[in-house]
Amino acid sequence: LKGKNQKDMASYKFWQTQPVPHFNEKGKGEVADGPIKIIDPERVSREPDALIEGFEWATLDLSDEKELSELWDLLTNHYVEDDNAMFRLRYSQEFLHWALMSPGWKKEWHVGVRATKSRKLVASICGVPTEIRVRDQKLKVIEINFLCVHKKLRSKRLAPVLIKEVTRRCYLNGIYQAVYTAGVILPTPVSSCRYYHRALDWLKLYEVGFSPMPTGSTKARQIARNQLPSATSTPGLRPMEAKDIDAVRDLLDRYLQRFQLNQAFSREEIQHWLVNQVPTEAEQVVFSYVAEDSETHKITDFVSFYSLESTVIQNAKHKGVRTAYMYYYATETAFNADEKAYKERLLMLINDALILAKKARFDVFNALTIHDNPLFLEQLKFGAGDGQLHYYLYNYRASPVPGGVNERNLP
Ligand code: NHW
Repeated sequence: LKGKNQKDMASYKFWQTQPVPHFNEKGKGEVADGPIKIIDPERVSREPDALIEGFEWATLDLSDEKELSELWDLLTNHYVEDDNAMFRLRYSQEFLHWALMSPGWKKEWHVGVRATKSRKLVASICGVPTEIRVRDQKLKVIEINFLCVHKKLRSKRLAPVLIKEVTRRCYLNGIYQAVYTAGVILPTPVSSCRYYHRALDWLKLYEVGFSPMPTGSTKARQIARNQLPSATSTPGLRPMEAKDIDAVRDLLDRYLQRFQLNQAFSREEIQHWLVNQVPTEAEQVVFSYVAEDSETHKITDFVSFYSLESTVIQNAKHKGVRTAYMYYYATETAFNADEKAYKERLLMLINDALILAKKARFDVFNALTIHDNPLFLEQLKFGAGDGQLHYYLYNYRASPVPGGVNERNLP
């Protein structure tokens, strides 16, 4: 995609045929939000498109450990790398289980391609259903992820075929819109964010080539700069438990509705996405904490992050980097008129998340310029990365959410 003129739709041979907004459509407010194409389910093909000779469609059954580990193997060797091919995302099997078997999942939306002779899995595209809100509209969507083509099969136009197949399977199941993110520019992001990184083990990040040495600094100074207190500060902070689900749902839902684009979590989804199910910390995927008021026993704050390793592609000393990704958070102070008190509380809560991530042996903490993150990023020593994350809607035109998904729904 490098070198593609982003403004030029004609260079997107596949995407120009799809129900997505074109670049440079009319400005904000001039186009009403809504579906781009009305789908008649009767006219949706009952058969998938043919694949190139020697390959066939597969529906992955991820409740079967063998198939889960086949997908894990494909992604571990062929999924997303940085521009310099130094790191590759390494989703654990527990993570795939968490990400792909959320409430309402169907195996039909876990699409694979196999080599007919060897039966080897060589490509994937997956989706899970959910509901989002785009301003005042609630939409039933599929969230698409894990589009992956084996390195030896790249640039053969397999990705468009995979996208069309998962689309067909969604249409047949009555889902006509999708949401997805990508690091690359496609027509047309509804919102865009930048990645920020906070070193927890600076020396290791330096040794693997992730963190540079700032001019004029030393190793000792960088290590000292990134030190964190050993204990958390938010009163009553403790791991979230199943008994907190309703309180967290209520707090998070009110908090998220302050943003123009947000997820409308069901109770089952809160349980699935936020309550840890993995007994061992090394394999734990989601880490969620609540602050409980000692007198009223009300949940006043909530913070979470998830675990995603990266393989260090060529390094004698280190094999992987353990990364904590900022996930959802919410605090009652956001609803008070006092912006300063809100910011202070947020700084304390997120700093506590850094401390807890450090304790759980993460090397780095990532966060996007999403939600109210810009209020704490610089102060908590996050540095701007070179990665971006673009948010996309399929078959839905929405005027841009300016400045990222972080633009608040101000009255
Ligand atoms: S983004 C992660 C994507 N995966 C990776 O980066 C893994 C490593 N790379 C690969 O495996 C998170 C391949 O390079 C891939 C492309 C498979 C990326 N999204 O087969 P060709 C997601 O999983 C377009 C969408 O020859 P390839 C979200 C590209 O612009 N399109 O390329 C996924 C070109 O089209 P154009 C992408 O390198 C969301 C065409 O693919 C893309 O062998 C999917 C070239 O195809 C990307 N990340 O394989 C959309 N990267 O128009 C879901 C490239 O420019 C839509 N392309 O000619 C919704 C569907 C459901 C709707 C339901 C209502």
